[in-house]
Amino acid sequence: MPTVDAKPGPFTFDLESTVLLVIDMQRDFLLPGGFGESLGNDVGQLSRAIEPLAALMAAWRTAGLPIVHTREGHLPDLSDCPPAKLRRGAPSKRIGDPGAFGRILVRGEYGHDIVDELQPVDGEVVVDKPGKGAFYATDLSDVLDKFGARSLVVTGVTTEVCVHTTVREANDRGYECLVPADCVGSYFPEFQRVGLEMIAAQGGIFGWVADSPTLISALEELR
Ligand code: TIU
Repeated sequence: MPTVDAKPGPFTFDLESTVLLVIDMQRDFLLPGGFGESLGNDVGQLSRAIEPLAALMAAWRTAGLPIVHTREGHLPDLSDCPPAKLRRGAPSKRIGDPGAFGRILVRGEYGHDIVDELQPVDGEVVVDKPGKGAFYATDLSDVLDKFGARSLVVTGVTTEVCVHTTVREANDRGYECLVPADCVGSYFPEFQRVGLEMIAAQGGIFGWVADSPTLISALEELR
């Protein structure tokens, strides 16, 4: 079984039961004019995760391992969006309002979809989620059961919001989670640092943290 140098200690995973989860690498979070920017964020902070993540996804596909993508967003009638969530953001640039890439965070709109560099390939599952956590109100548990998943490599954006919420949900469901630090992104550098520290603190209270080149090397050694 491959072992990766990680914090708080080595992370060992079984290739037969590990899924790469790519959280919400959507245009609305990453591109100027989208929902992320409407919340007052500097979207430039997130794009640095794209290149390492593309490399990890390529290595993962070469190894023949499963990738599951998620997208945060809502039905066109917004019936799955709690009023408290709808009220966030600048008036006129809220969920469902017209944005630079279509209606903000609405399923089927250009901005809701995944950035060009990280598009899913045929056969990869895309889970649409209304919340921050990828397990809440989705069929992700069933999808992971079909892959026999016990371990997850969790990537995407944002580190302290949807990645953290998902890692916490996964941890409570018994999955072992590895987060490659360079494949997750936050609008806030200090949240990136502290968010990653929180995962691996207390002996790995929520999971493990490593770098993607280490993980890619472990995969390549198996070939
Ligand atoms: N605002 C923020 O940091 N994140 C989100 O709203 N969603 C995700 O993290 N995907």
